[in-house]
Amino acid sequence: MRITTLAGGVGGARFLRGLVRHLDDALPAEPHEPGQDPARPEITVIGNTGDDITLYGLRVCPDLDTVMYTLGGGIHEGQGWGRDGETHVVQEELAAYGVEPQWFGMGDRDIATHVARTRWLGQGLSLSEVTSRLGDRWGLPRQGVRLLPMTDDPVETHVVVEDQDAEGGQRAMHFQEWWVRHQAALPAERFVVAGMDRARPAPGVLEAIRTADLVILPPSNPVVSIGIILTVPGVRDALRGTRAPVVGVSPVIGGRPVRGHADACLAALGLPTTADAVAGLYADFLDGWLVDDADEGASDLLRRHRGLVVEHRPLMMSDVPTATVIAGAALDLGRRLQRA
Ligand code: FO1
Repeated sequence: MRITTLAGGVGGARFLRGLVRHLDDALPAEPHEPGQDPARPEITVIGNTGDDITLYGLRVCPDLDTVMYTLGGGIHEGQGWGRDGETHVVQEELAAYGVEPQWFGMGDRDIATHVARTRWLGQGLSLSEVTSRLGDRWGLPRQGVRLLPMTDDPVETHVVVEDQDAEGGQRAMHFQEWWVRHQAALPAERFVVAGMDRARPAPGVLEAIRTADLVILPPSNPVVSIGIILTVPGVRDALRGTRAPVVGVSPVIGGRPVRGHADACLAALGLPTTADAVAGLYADFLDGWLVDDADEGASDLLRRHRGLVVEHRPLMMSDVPTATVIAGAALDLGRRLQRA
């Protein structure tokens, strides 16, 4: 079985860890060579790279790293991003030299990832190749996971905000500056992805969607994570055209984002923070939609007009066991839709 997922950072990573755990629990107990288990489904993760940023000359890919560290057991559980057991000597030393920015926290262990990535990119490897090398260290292939950046081309999400002092009354800043430095508190007018006009999907991305048995959208930010992946040329069409059922897990519970600032992002599109509004963003390709019990009764419109199958259950991913159960429910819904 081939499962393809689109993923952003923390929510996507925690869901994926639950998915891997669920599949592990379902496997027969006989020993097998790593990566050789025919019963283990292949999971392809298409990661958002719109959040990527170059700082201190280093290429940082927050969403890819969050998925990689979470699956590899190296994530800082409390933050949901960055490394566990982290120290901050390098950034303290940079601060002593007055090197900016200081608003983006990068620990020493995390910096090693960015140094390795930047070095390999500089040697001519593509971001896909680099991501695969980094993922090997974290045991992704052993878990049946192939992590692909959505594109190998450098792209960056920028946020347009109102600024009366700027020409035209608006200015754009990097997504991370808006998200981390300003905590998404400056009302966003719109999001633009610099470089997307020249971007192509990374090798394997469209094929993974077209040939999947099941496509899952984890509870990632629908605007700046999954929404950005959907703007990669060909991705949306591939989702519309795939024979696989597409199942989504709502990132909104009872009118609040599960985490992060999804409400500020939806507001920029003029949308309320509801599971229904998120499903509307995927309406042209979504077949199944898992919402929280608190949102039961929502999505009636989509259910009636598009035949979308909506099911409800507790969706708060408080820990690995709950994420495992939620991932199992998404898989189960997908399997039922396959048969239907
Ligand atoms: N998030 C923060 O809120 N503050 C930070 O200083 C910060 C640093 C950081 C460094 C590396 C990394 O991989 C992620 C980091 N994040 C930080 C998370 C990141 O900004 C976002 O959560 C995502 O880009 C949105 O998915």
